[in-house]
Amino acid sequence: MDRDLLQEAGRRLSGWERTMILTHVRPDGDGLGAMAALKRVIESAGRQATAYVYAEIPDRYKFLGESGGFIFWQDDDPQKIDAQFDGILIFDTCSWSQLEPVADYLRKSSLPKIVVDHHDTNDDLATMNSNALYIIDSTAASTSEIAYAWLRAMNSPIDSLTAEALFTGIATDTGWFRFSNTNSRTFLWAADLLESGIRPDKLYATIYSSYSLERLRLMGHMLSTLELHADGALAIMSITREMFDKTGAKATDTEELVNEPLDTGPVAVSVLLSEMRDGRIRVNFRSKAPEVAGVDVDVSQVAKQFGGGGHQRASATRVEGKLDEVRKRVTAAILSILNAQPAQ
Ligand SMILES: [Mn+2]
Repeated sequence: MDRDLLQEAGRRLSGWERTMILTHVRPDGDGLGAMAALKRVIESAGRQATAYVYAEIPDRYKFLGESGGFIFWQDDDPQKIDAQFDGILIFDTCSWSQLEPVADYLRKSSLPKIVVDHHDTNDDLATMNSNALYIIDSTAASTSEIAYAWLRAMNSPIDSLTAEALFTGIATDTGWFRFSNTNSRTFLWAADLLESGIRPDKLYATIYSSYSLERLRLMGHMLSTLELHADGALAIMSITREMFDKTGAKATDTEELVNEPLDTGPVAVSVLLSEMRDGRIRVNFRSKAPEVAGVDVDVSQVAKQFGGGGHQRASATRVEGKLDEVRKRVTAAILSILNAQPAQ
């Protein structure tokens, strides 16, 4: 990673007395971990930091907010908001569609910004204005990995709570070190963070073995909608509003459900459609690496066809339309990719 860039970003950040910290909608362990870590580092240095979320975060990540917490975003006159801060840190996204609740404000804000991200997909947020600095590295498995490199370049002390937050980001974005984005740097830096005395087994239990009963019931309903296509290469599932109502599950309970079919050998691509409260359909895509699956479906390209984005192996979008109709269109798009693959 470019040390000069990291140090320049560090100089800018240390000049901000009051820092606003943001991440994408539906924040995950990586976005929340990076926010919690930087908030702690900034506050330990005697300056102010406010980390925003736009809605309730998943229960399993609430521990990240315990020391200081995440604040709910409240929209206001952009000038009024600007007056309360000196700069804005944006983590784990480089795309306006991922920042919907704050996009209007950000477009009007004249505050300097530092954007830290590892996604392939970016739009003109990446060229937002001249007083923004971009630390983008799509070879990084997580934003928290970049944040760790940044803290090292700034010579910031990393205490155990900061280490725990960064480890959470690194471990969750790599599926606990098993996804194809995991590399030697991921392990090296995770090992560094463990030196601070954090317990990965406890973190794992907190994050992954703490799902609600409502989620389990929702999963039952979801699996009843499972359809397999192309000899099982494509698994597609849906969650309707009615299923949420019946089970009492929340939107946050759907996190990771799309991965369920991928534990089955022949499944190369998994798709989950869920009806959102506002009537749109959220579509989550996952695919296995070609070396594992024997076929290569770049789901960031599929999501892009439907107005979304993400990574080759994990992506998402939100689409207007009826569930069944969107499901048909998505199925057709993926089948056309699978059918175009050379026979193995
Ligand atoms: Mn991430």
